[in-house]
Amino acid sequence: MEQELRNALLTISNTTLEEADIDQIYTALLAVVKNRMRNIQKNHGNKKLYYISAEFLIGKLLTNNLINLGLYQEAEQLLLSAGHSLAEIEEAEAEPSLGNGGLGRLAACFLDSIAGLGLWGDGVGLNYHEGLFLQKFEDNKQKEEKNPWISKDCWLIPTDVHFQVPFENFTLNSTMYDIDIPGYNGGKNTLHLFDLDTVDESLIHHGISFDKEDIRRNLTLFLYPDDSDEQGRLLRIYQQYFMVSNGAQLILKEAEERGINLYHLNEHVVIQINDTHPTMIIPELVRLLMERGFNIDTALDVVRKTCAYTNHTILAEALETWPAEYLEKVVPHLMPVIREMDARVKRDFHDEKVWIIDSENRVHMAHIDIHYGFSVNGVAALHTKILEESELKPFYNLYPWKFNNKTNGITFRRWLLACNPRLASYVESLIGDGFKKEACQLKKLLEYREDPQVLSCLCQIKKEAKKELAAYLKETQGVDIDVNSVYDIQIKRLHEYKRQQMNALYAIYKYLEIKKGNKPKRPVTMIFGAKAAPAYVIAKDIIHLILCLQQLVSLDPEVSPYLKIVMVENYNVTKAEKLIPACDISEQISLASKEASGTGNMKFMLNGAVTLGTEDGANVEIHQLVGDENIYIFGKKSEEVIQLYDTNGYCSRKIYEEDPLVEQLVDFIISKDMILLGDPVNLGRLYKEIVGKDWFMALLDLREYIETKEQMLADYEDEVAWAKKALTNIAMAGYFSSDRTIEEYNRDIWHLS
Ligand code: 26V
Repeated sequence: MEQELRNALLTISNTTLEEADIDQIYTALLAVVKNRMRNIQKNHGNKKLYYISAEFLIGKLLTNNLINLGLYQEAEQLLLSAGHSLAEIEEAEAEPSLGNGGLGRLAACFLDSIAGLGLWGDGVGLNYHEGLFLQKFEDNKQKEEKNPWISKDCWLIPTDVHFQVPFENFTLNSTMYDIDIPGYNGGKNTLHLFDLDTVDESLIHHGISFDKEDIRRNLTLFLYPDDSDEQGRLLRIYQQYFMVSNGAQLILKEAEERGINLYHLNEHVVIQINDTHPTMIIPELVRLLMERGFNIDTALDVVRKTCAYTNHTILAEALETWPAEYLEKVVPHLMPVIREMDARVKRDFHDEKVWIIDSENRVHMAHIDIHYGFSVNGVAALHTKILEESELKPFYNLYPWKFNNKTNGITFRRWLLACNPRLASYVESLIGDGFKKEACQLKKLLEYREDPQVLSCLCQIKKEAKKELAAYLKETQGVDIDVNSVYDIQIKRLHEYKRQQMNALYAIYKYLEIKKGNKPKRPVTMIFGAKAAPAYVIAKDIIHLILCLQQLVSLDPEVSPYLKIVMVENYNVTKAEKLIPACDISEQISLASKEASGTGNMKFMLNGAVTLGTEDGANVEIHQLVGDENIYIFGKKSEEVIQLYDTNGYCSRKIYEEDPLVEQLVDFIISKDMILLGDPVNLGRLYKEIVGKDWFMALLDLREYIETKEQMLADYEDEVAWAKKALTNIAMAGYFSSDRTIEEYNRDIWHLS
């Protein structure tokens, strides 16, 4: 590889490895790796998977691709000999922010596993130029800015594949860009990202505002443009249709090139629909097959046998429904198909709950997927059970055979080997390298549960990661954190159901305790990272609260030696990779029943953090695997929560009035101290929301949460006992490898051969 790199440096930048700067080395390495990938044989077979998704949160690719190509050690050595490290070089890579959270990151982990398992499966999505916004903090508030990542030196490969996508008043010409996805065991697949040549970044004015009606110039600008107004919602439909029409045309083009008889499409192609955003691929495929001479019955039948749907949320507001008039406006040619699909449903079933178009003329996208797909899966055992027993019960009654669970997973290449090489090589020194291909071999670590030397090495590795994070936060945000403190981390999208506000109330509790003189034995560092959707007012108020608390604590010399609050700016995959290895306490505190799975919980566990969590999503499975000793569970169970919703039985004001501690903590939000630092409008609104509504029941579990976290902090002081918990978590994390998840998808749904 050395010669290839030197040649690339010479050709591209006319320089040597010794003389080159970081950017030049990155550009040359990118060229070398891209070239290597171009020459790898594509995975292939009789049947091909298309994983279609509005998000692919792939993160930076250099380190990962080097690992998967087996070039990581060599590259690291080579760079070290020139006085650099791979981590330093990777700083030059822009992170494509083509996703928002778990759903997009899952899609990226899946691509890695699909390629690694040698399965033939490509991703299909959109090439958003700005991705999700870049988050800045100003006056203790979130500000959104554009987030460009595309440059001539990036992983995108332009192709000469173009399609025409028809809309009501015009037709758009697409271009397909590819990103190679190398598998850990050799082979490769492709991520296809569709784009529009006419997209124009100069349309963006201050922040992230732009003309939402200029579709030709805005279509692939942003992921999740603000949809709080009608123009924003219509744009979302334009984006979705552009994605699926390109996807459907690509699938049929490739099928035709493979000489497939389209009447047997399902024997050669399977389409996994990632949440409801790509749902329109179903009517679009029907339409395209009918253009090729199919009658509607046959078209529906073939498409139904080809498409499978994954549900990622039970939040009503996230289950997409579009007014039929919107679809009529954007994609009128699809509406006859959707109406026919709906008519067939209405003919067969009288229960309005399963109709595609409801009495208010809204189109329920998930209902299309369930009626006209062959598989419906949830993403963790509890989530699938809730789908079957409550959220999608009427559908489960109709089609029990379609429902199945696929508990999420994460790729260990990125979330252990790449982000925590010290831990990975220590594990390898203990149990060999078999765990890299068979994650369950991590269980062999359990043999070392009582080995003081191993436990002490694990502590040391954690300490090193904590030091690295401290240095990183100092460099990037100018904050000092105490490496001897406990690192307590909550990083995920900002949403009320995830209950960052409950964690903030704990911070207030701790602050007031310290003010009272109850100083913790060991300082606590509370780290948050989260973006709030630009139009989600309360989520932004919660960010404001956390930022004000951060400032309050840091300005108070009585408190700051014992408590630090850090909100990481612009939380993204790159930051997650630095935060996760350094974590002691993994905050997974969603309201039970609301977090479909969570995948951060798995990443933390794999890196030796101990979970503080509710019985929600995949936490339930983590709990079962590690046992009561090695996890801290608190809070009401999902059944109780569901019952509270069903009976309208929750009243936050009652808890607030009856529990003086809760009252004191919530009142602090609008205390003099806070109003001095913050905006009374934001703080007042949040206070009112929590006391008067608290839809996601933060006050319900607050007391138990505080008690459990206090217990955890006390237990942390027994270093050996804590290290055993960490070791057990790492050892039992194998189940959460996305290789396992993908093997199950293939065994039960895809049947690739
Ligand atoms: C959320 C949002 C919020 C911002 C504005 C636009 C928008 C659009 C859709 C959604 C729903 C996203 C669904 C989602 O990300 N679900 C997550 O999926 C993960 C992978 O299965 C799972 O681990 C998480 O529990 C689940 O929340």
